[in-house]
Amino acid sequence: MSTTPVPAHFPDVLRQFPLAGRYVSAAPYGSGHINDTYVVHQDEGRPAPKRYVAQRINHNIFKNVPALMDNVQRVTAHLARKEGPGSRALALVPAHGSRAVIRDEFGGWWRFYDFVEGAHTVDRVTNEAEAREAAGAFGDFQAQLADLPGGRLQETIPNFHHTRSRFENFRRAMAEDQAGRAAEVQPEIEFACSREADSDVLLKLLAKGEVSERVTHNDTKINNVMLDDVTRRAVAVIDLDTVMPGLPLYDFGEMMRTSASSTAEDDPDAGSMHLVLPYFRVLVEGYLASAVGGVLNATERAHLGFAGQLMTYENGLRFLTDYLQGDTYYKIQHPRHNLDRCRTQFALVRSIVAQQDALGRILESIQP
Ligand code: ADP
Ligand code: GN1
Ligand code: MG
Repeated sequence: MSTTPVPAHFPDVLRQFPLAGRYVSAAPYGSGHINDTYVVHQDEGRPAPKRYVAQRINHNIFKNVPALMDNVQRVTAHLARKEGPGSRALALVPAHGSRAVIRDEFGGWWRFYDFVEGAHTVDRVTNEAEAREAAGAFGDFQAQLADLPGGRLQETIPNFHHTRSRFENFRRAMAEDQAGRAAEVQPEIEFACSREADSDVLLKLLAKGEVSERVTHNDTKINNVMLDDVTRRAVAVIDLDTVMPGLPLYDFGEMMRTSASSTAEDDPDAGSMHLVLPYFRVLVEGYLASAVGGVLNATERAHLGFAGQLMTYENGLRFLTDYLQGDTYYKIQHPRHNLDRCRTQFALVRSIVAQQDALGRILESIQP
């Protein structure tokens, strides 16, 4: 659960947005690790209140909020145009004066979205249908953005999936040992170093032109896709802050990390974490059956399993780095939260490596 309470000055923020009805309440919402997300209830005189999502954007992480919001505006407008009337795609609610985002008196950046009603997110996949829906939704999302007008999107976090840079950040954090925790995490440090070479694999393929850059989501966690409460079909891809140039393999990899895993990212018992092969199979089937399936080349298809391994490793490195730096990036609920997260990720990497042959057989058996 999001834990940041509704700030006392929230009414001042609210006043800047032309919301329907009268304010009833606001409460922390969702389980994102980055932004402060709140659900806002407005009484419109109807039996059910009208809801909005308010977000205070984490500007320690997103350094250039206007550039980020420019991306988000372009992407949401494009999705709305593509989907036409009745679209349930994520839609911004502009502030007075048609501003996409406002700044509060403390320097906080706020935006509002329409609440995607009749839908929900899950933090973990519990059946194959959910995994298939997520894969199809993220694949279709990427295909929808292939003809985004207006030039290259801005990089909201430079080198976001540049795994080599992530490794170098980790190495620096380990050397600096700001929080005095390096001694306690020697096994994790050793594991991270043992797989350093993985960091360069996709970057080398990109440099050789064997895989290509496209507009990708880059944070395809299962809880960034909304599923219809009744049909269970995917209705909207959310969390658009990292939509920018990237590799489709990053999107597949992030999806595999969170949708083909046996337990929660922060399970304190890393021993419960392994790759769930049947979920991997439906993720591949769903991704290749989506509108992006025909676009992937043979090298990209062959690296789908590795992409999951790499994104899991990268997230493990990032959690370990944050732990070593004293928990400055991700929201945490307890002091060992980032370490628990790192351990599950490294356990998942081990499991993916151990099942490499089975992954290869699955990939060969699924035709594009
Ligand atoms: P973070 O970057 O912190 O992960 P998200 O944008 O993913 O923030 O929002 C956190 C959670 O809030 C999501 O996982 C989802 O459950 C919920 N959420 C976000 N936007 C909406 C929306 N427009 N309608 C309904 N729920 C939403
Ligand atoms: C963050 O915002 P959220 O919770 O969907 C992070 C992702 C990580 C993920 C790990 C902007 O995602 O990159 O993979 O946590 N987002 C950012 O759970 O850093
Ligand atoms: Mg999110």
